[in-house]
Amino acid sequence: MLNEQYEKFAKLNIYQIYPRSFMDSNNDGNGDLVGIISKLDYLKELNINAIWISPFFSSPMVDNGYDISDYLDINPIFGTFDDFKKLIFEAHKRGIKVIVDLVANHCSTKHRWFQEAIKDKNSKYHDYFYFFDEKPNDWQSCFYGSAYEFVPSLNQYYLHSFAVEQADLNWENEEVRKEIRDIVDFYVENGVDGFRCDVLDMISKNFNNPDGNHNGPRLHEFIRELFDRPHLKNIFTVGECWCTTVENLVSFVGQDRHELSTSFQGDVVNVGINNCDKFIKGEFKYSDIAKNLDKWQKISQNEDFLYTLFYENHDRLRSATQFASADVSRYQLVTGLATMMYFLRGVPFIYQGQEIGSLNSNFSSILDFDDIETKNYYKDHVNLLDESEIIKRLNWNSRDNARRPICWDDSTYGGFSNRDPWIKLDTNKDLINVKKDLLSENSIYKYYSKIFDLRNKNEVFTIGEYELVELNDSSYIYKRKRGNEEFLIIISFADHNKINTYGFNQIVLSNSKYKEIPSEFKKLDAIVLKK
Ligand code: TEU
Repeated sequence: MLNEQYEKFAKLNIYQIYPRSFMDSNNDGNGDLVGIISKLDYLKELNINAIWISPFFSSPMVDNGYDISDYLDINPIFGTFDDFKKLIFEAHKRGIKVIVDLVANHCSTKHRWFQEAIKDKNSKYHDYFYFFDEKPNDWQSCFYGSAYEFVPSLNQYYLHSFAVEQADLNWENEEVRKEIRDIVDFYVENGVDGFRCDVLDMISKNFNNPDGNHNGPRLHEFIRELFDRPHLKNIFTVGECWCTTVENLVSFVGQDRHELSTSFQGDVVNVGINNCDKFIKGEFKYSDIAKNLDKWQKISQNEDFLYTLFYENHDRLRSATQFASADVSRYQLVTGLATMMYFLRGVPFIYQGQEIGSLNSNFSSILDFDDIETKNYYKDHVNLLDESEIIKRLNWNSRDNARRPICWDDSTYGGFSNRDPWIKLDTNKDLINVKKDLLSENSIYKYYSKIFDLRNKNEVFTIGEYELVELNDSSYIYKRKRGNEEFLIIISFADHNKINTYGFNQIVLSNSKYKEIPSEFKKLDAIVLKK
């Protein structure tokens, strides 16, 4: 049984905002907090009830805000602290909770702490980071190259798990942990409802682990020290821990652990991604997605924890590209996948642009990309591969695919700004934009809005029981049950599919606009039925 607190978390419908690319209110080419405020009604119409905003704090933007130089201040391109307070107020007024990103594994090398640390080995801030006279191991940065950078003035190396400009913080130091607790408390005092915790599984290091710095020996102790404090009882926390095993995930999110409300898990989103090189397209079947969903439904139900339901975030390609098939329309694909996932048990997340079925863009030059990981991949491969092959790979899985400004309409700047934005607009602007979806009766946006409305109105979808009915290469059928209420959810993976509907006869939602249950289902037809 989920406890009362977890039941509340299960009722969140979370929409992720990448603020630089959401809405530009002052026409400087960058999205901002006032831009977000202007779109809260749009989000309310979508029936979401929480937003997670990627970092908008002071930052030199080497990794687009995941390199923070002052945790307690707002990056001027995003606005002011007053704008932030206003955003909280306006969101709460509409019943929308606000979740911010806590990037605590590392900070920008422009942060005062790091600047002091490299000035003087005897400064207390030197011990805020991991400095070494010799490299302790061969760890590689997640953005390619060594994870250690030499500082000539100190004659020492420091650890950076990501960009050279993102120095890992030394959580063994009690003062560092106190600083992070103070940051959390500061935002809670200012009205924040939750935290998405960036690479939280990296904060405790084991330098003897040749595979890198995940799940170090003091990890759970550190998380509890941070979040298991009485005044944070109602605060929602989602870890970016990418747990792969059941034991690992449960160790963070078990209700009796007092660590995290939930944590991301990558099995679903990694379907169709080559696991040696993410920039190479892999193979998949729709039933592979369903199998992963079903597996984690059963586990999270047995172990009483909340699973995260998501297809996209700011680090990924667009799911309408990732899971496209030549014989399925974009509408059918996106609504079919959405029905499959978002009636399940767990906390749903959708990423900006997903609600209109955004696709990857198609560019022809490295100059059209901005992301540091993408540019480093290009540098590493430019002498090994044909230019066209590299660009093909970037168009497939550069993080920039998720970071192009939202196209609110099909005007020159997509209604995002009135000038060229910080990164090139999505090349699909004329085909896929918000205005078009809002005007159409049967758009992807309207379909998502119905899904979240159903979740909001029926506890059976949020805290009801999950039961698998059928799962094979041609269909996935499951039930959600609570008391006398039962719903049957069907997703067909094949054409001319004769499906048993088990006596459920009323259509609650159908992505094929069926008025009656058809005798044969088409590929990616999705239908929600009750008796
Ligand atoms: O991402 C961490 C993470 O898991 C990355 O290694 C991810 O796999 C990456 O995007 C490679 O494709 C988080 C943030 O979500 C990301 O935007 C940041 O760049 C990163 O941490 C560093 O803060």
